[in-house]
Amino acid sequence: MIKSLTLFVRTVRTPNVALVQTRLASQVLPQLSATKYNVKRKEFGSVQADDVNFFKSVLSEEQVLTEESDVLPFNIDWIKNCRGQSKVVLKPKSTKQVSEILAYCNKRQLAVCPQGGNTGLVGGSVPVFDEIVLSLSLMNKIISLDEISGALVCEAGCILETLDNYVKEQNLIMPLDLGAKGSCHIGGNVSTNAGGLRLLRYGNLHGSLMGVEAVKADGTVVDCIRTLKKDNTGYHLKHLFIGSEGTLGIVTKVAVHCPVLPKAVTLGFFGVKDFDSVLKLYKSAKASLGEILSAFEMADNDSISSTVQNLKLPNPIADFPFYVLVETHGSDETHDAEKLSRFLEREMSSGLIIDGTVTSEPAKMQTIWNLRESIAGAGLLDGYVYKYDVSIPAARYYDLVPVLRQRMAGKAVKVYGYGHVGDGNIHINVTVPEYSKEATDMLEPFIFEEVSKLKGSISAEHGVGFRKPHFIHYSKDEGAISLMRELKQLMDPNGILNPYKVLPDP
Ligand code: FAD
Ligand code: 2HG
Ligand code: ZN
Repeated sequence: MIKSLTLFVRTVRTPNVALVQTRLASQVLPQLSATKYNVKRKEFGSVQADDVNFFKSVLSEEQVLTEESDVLPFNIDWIKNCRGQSKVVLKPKSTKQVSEILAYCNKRQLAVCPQGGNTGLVGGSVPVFDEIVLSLSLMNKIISLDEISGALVCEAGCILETLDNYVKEQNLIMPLDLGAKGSCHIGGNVSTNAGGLRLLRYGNLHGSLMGVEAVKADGTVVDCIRTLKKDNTGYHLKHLFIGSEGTLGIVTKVAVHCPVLPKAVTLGFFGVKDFDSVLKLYKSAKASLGEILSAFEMADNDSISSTVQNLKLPNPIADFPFYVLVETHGSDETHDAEKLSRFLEREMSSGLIIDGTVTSEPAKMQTIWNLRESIAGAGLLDGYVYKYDVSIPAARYYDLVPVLRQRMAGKAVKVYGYGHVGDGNIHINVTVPEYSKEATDMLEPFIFEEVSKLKGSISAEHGVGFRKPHFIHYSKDEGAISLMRELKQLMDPNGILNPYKVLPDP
């Protein structure tokens, strides 16, 4: 019988991102990325007093940070792995200011690292050397919302959760949702082509982004802000900025299509006996729930037990080898509940679902989502966490977790797998007491070789950033990499935009 939920402590969806950060703040600073990964500085100019004066003439005094303690947080990434050496953070408030800054930096050959909410997981959002940090945080205005078409136009620095709350008032939702929603920017989401928890239902940003405004390295503003579903006038330039991680231009505004807020939402959290059952359950959920299925996530026992232990979160169901989270978004409560009940009845009697809980109460749903979303941060409390974000054909989805467990026996605190089953995207986290070159060498490139053998992608949704350019060839062939280089050369001939990221050194 499905048990009802009794244990509910937390009701907010994103508190643990902050909680983990607070706990980690007391730890020692991460090693400088340049030393840790043995990187040579490229021949860019370095910021002089005259440059700072110029920036202060374009921006106001408080939009230019040069105090070491003010700049430090912009130099360190979310997982406390990378640390840059920037001396200046610029916080423009308009596209015109971004354009003036870039035109100047391009002329002076000063390198720039664009930064949104700094929640990226591949080191792309922080400088490596003394690149100027261009923070979009003050470009956070909502420009318009068309209640009929669902087209939202806003500046790039708007926080995803703020946008979601705003569009909710018009019975709409943002087409993407992720654990970092309380901090990440929509511009950062677009620049990483963030996937998240409901991609299965609402697709990725290549589908929902209607238009974009971006500034090229030389300061040219490319205005492709349109709120049209159909616009086949020449090349579809917006796609160049989606997922290019700040290497081709700075995203300054976006137009996003927001789907209708579902009237009926239900969440199931189930325990299953093995990974084979997870896959069978997914197939069954697709067949039974059809168009109302909005998320199908899985987590193994170690993912959930580490999160429960490290962050003191409640697990509303008992201990199981694997957990599955099934969400429905629909418009008719009775119709959706009937579908879900039929699915549950069938799969409980088939034995695929051992036990679990189903709820439509917002607070209870938040508690379950909070447990799932907190897995990303929980491992940081073990010491150091290696994060792999790969996509693998469904049948082999979980194969690498036991392989890595065996390989890292005695070295890792934990090796666990969780993620977006519906998208074939698994997150494998390997936690160790502290970063070491020895552990890194045992994991890399081994894991990427294995993913490549399985015809998977070495970065399913987090991007390439600073940590993966030298592994990109496991997922892209030489022809594709050289076309990427040509595009980079065309759009940023001096290479000032987010150097050391995405593209490997020739
Ligand atoms: P940042 O981290 O600041 O930057 C990311 C990259 O984009 C950098 O290369 C940066 O230079 C560039 N960039 C940022 N803003 C701009 C801009 N305006 N113009 C040009 N370039 C820019 N990702 C997923 O895909 N799915 C998930 O489910 C998911 N869950 C997460 C959960 C947690 C708890 C955390 C910490 C991260 C998660 N992420 C996830 C990763 C991350 O949140 C996303 O990549 C997010 O889209 C980054 O947005 P941001 O504003 O923080 O960007
Ligand atoms: C998630 O799905 C995120 O929770 C983060 O993409 C994954 O930290 C990770 O490994
Ligand atoms: Zn994810």
